[in-house]
Formats: sequence, C-alpha cells, structure tokens
Amino acid sequence: MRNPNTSSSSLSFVAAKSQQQPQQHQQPAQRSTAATGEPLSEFGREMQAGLSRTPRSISPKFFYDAAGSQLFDRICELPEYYPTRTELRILGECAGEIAGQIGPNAEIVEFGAGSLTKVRLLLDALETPKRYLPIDISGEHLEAAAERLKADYPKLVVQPIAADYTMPLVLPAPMAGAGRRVGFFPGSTIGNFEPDEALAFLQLAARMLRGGGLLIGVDLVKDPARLHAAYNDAQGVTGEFNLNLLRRANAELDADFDLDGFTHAAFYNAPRQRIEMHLVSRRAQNVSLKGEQFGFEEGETIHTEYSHKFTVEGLRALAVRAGFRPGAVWTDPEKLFSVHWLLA
Ligand code: AVI
Repeated sequence: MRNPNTSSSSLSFVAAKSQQQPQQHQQPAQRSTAATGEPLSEFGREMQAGLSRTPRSISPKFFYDAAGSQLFDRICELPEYYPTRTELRILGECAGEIAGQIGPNAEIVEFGAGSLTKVRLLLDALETPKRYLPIDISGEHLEAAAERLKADYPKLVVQPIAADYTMPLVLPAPMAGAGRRVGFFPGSTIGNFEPDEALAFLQLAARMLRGGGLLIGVDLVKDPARLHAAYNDAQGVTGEFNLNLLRRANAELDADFDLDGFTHAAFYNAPRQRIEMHLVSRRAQNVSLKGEQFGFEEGETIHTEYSHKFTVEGLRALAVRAGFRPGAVWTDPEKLFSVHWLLA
C-alpha cells in the first residue's frame, strides 16, 4: 500500500497494506460476481469476503481512492490530527542529525511513496544523495510525482518502482560509489498493520536493506483523550473519510449502501494500544453488493482500520525481532511522535 502520509491522492494499504504477507495484502482466491460471472476487482473480492466474515472487516488500504486521498490530506491539516505536522517538525528540526547517521551518497528507498513530499526534507539535508527509489502501488501518480522531484533535484537519480511494497521485491543493484541503502517509511503507516503484518514488513525491510538502515516514523502512546480527538475531529472529516469506503463500494461495486444508515466510530483500545475505526449500522438493513445480499443488525459494525500506537521501547524491541539494530530516536518535546533510525 502506499503511504498515505506522503500522498495527495490515492493509497492502499497496499503499502500498508502490507506485505510479507500481511494477510491484508493477500489476494483472496479468484471470485466472480454471482450475477454476471465477470471477475471482481481486488476491492470487490475483499469487500465480498470482508462482509461475509464475522466480525465484518475491510482493509484500510481501500480508503485511498482519489476522494479518500483528498480526505486524508484534509485530515493531515486538522487541528486535532497532530501526527503529520509533528513528524514534519521532527524531520525538519533533526534533519542534520538524521543525515549524519545516514552518511554521504545514500540511496533512499521510500515505501509507499505517494506524492514524495516528506522525503524532500531528508534529501535537502543529506550529503550528495545518490539515488531515490520511491515504491508505490499507484504507478501513474508516482511517475508524475517523480518527474516533479527530478526537476527539483537534478543531480539525484530518481527511479520510481510501481509495486506493492509489502511484497518481496528485487531492488536494482547499488550504483557505483553508492553509500548506505536506506528505507524511508514515514507517517506511522506501520501502525495500520496488524501486529503480525508489522513484524513481517519489518523483516522484509531488514532483508532488503541489509548493510543499510530504515528511517521510520511512528506515532506514540499518549493520553487517550488526545488520541480520541485525533480520530473524532470536530469537523467530521475522519467520519467522511471512513464513510467514503461505502461511497466507493457504491460507485465501483454496484453496491447500495445508504450512507445515512451507517456512522463513523473510532475509539482507543488501551490494552491493545490502538485506535479502532468502525462503520456502525444505525438500523437493521440489507445491502446488496454485486448481486449478493448482506443483512446488518442495528449496531453491527464493519471494522475498517487499526492505528497502533507504540512506546519508543516497544518499537525498538519489535525492530530487534525483525532483524534490525536500533540506533538513534528523535521525538518532539511533547513526545507525541517518534522517528527511529534502525540499522539493518
Ligand atoms: C495513514 N495512517 C497512518 C493514518 C492513521 O492515523 O492511522 C490513517 C488515518 N485514519 C484516520 N485518520 C488518519
């Protein structure tokens, strides 16, 4: 899946959606619509499977169609949603130290690169970065963003890779004279993985980056009230973002979700250290999708997203399990967010 935190239009938890195989990214067996027999899109297959299981769920990677990506961009600007601006502040203020850890002539591999905005802070601070390899599932979007970046960094070799970064992938051989190969995974997208998916992604990254390192942005455990507010904003943008999944199903999957019949719910599950997002049926109702009927009880939910929060020590322990050696960590003064340097 693409990393929504760096994108302005379109993701997938592809990136996040993630890889190794994170179950979310696994492709269900080929399925076709009962009505027409035509093959279903990945979204269609996963939506049918997700509505057929108990409890119901759908991967957050499907949030990021064009409308969902725009809504996510609006989320990043909300006063309550601190992660994006806090990470940008850390990257901006600590760029020199980060660049010192990475060293000269680096090759940067961004997982789920999106619009290539955050990496500019890094590129500006690095000593003669050699090559930038942004990986994103959305090839078209990536090409356009890569062209803009090339124009601004004429000495940098920019080589976009259209792929699902959660799947094993062979990277080009290092260029002559290249320094460290460094993964960049900002935005706390790691938090949207299931715990086993997060471990699997980090294991995959550690193998791909052996001899180099990973720079990863991770949201921290904090006052539940602050977390609750970040996912229940006063303007209702997060609710629109969540409900957009049903709008997308109506547009793409011949579904008839009544958008007023479902409501956004997000809460902090403290023992699991995660925000959980759901769509809750406001009444008993039937929904049709590609000719199949799904009954909902009043209060029945579709789980749409986890957003795990970490302690600094917890993330470092996870990184060790995945094969990294934890290095420096940078946080903001309020300890809302963290950026970790992990040696592969
Ligand atoms: C992309 N991801 C890290 C965001 C998060 O905070 O988990 C997605 C999001 N969901 C609701 N608000 C933002």
